[in-house]
Amino acid sequence: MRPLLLRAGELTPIEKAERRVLVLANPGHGLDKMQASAAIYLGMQLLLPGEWAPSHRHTPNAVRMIVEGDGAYTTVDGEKLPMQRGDLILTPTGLWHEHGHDGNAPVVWLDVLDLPLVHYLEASYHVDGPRQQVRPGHGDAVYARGGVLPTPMGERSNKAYPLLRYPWGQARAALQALAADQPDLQAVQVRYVNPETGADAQNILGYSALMLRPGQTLTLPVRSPAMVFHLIEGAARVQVDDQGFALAEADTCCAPGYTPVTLTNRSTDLPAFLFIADEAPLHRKLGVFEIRG
Ligand code: 1HN
Repeated sequence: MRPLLLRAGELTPIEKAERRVLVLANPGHGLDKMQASAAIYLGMQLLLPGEWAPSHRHTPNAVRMIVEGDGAYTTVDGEKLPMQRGDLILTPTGLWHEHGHDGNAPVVWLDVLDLPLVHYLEASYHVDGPRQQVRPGHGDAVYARGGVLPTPMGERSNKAYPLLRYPWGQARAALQALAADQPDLQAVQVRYVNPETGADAQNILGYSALMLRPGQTLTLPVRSPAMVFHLIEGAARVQVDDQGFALAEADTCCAPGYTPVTLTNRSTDLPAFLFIADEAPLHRKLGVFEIRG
């Protein structure tokens, strides 16, 4: 996809596009539907040095998983969030967001939205706005330590989304600590949560990071939600029923619900790190979540 995305960068000025994205559309749903699964939209977005993608807000929730590049940032609800490889950045429903780039090489990220569901509900709308005022303060600084929360004057945060940026260094360190602490643990996985409530970071789609130990093969329980796998680091194989995908860094693949999935680390020396998005929060809320075996 990378050469196609860079070609899109040559062909389409950002002023024309607002967001420059190649959509990872599932042909099984019809390419024009722009969906990866029933509830998941996926796209690869490119921002070139000096470009600015103007402020807007919309009802679908978005997250960005940063794939490559340095010097870009996204401002969400007045918080300026640096974008570095492997970071997960939330753009929850209704919050203003815009992207800028002060670096000198292309920046690419994976957008994951619950757009297909919100569109189906006839609840998807979009509002343009002026450039945001950046406010001081960083959620990823004050929520950087598990087990303790910022509590000025004994009050909890009144924000629905207190943490917007999950730096990759911290998630990676958490996975390595978990793997070292529990040598027999098969699924070395951490979930991205709202640190004030412990609930999933967003209401509709769920996000997690998973580490495969060198040479490890991990068979996932068969579950009802569809899943997206994006390889942050290493080399992996994703076996979905009878189809296998060899993932290199920055590759993405999907699995439908109710389907057996086996993950393999293709390296016997180094760990592999995957970002996973799924529809589990939605299935749980609707009472249709299933797990088999
Ligand atoms: C959107 O607002 C962004 O803000 C990216 O970067 C992709 C796809 C559909 C609807 C809104 C962005 C989007 C989007």
